[in-house]
Amino acid sequence: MRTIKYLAILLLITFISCSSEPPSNVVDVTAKDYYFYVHDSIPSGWTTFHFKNEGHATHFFFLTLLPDSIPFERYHKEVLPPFVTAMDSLEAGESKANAGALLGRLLPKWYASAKVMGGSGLTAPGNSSQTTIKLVPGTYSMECYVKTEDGKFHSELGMIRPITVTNQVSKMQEPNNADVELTLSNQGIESNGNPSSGKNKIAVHFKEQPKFGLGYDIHLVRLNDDADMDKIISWMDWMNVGGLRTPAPAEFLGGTQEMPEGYTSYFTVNLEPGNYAWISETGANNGMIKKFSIKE
Ligand SMILES: [Cu+2]
Repeated sequence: MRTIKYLAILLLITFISCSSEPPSNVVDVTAKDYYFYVHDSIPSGWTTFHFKNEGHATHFFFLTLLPDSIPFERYHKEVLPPFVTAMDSLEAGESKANAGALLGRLLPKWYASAKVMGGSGLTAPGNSSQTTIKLVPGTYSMECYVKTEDGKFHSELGMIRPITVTNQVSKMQEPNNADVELTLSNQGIESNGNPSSGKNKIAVHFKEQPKFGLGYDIHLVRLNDDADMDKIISWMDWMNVGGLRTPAPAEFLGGTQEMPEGYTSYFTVNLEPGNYAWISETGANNGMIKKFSIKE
């Protein structure tokens, strides 16, 4: 009798400790044309996102932390239309400076307090990528603004959704022992360590960000023999009419979206022999590119 009682107590303790255990914080995100499949609610702390592109277009996701007082519906209603209007004006022949000024006038004032907190880099159809970032609790918008063949943002077609990061903190630790450290600043991309054939763990340090507009991020692009660098650079800028428009001019293998100054994000890539480049959306036309090769 005593043994049964002892076992019952042991089972109860096991059950309680299991149910209060923080989840591992590996989050699957599947992109299709044009939707994200992901849990509505995830824990906070260090989180690894496994991003799988099952669509026909190149996609990414980035996470914007909304100000406390702004629900997702309001973000969606007040932020997306100004970008569409600015893009329409660029397509109508307006200069980038004027379209940028128009965007500034149309965006709500509170938008300045929204923070982009990372996400997965550009990922070609059929590819997977992953990124590890530290999340604070709050409401985030997950979105992709790559464009269709006719220039519509994927977010306009459904690739924008809320995701709640809860107060429950994961047990995941910050990754360590990166093979390559990339530091982003107004000086460009500083790289320490050499990527090698196989699996590479990359740490990206956001040392400095531009005062206005999009921040520096990192995307990994494979440069085949026919790669046209000028075309790739021009494609990285969403304000170019042909920028970010499907199809992508090269194969993208993931990376990390921008984060505020002082943050670090991590991602893992599997490299075969060939030629590659780290490239940032912002600053690509200003030298924010670093080419490298993986030997046989
Ligand atoms: Cu997309």
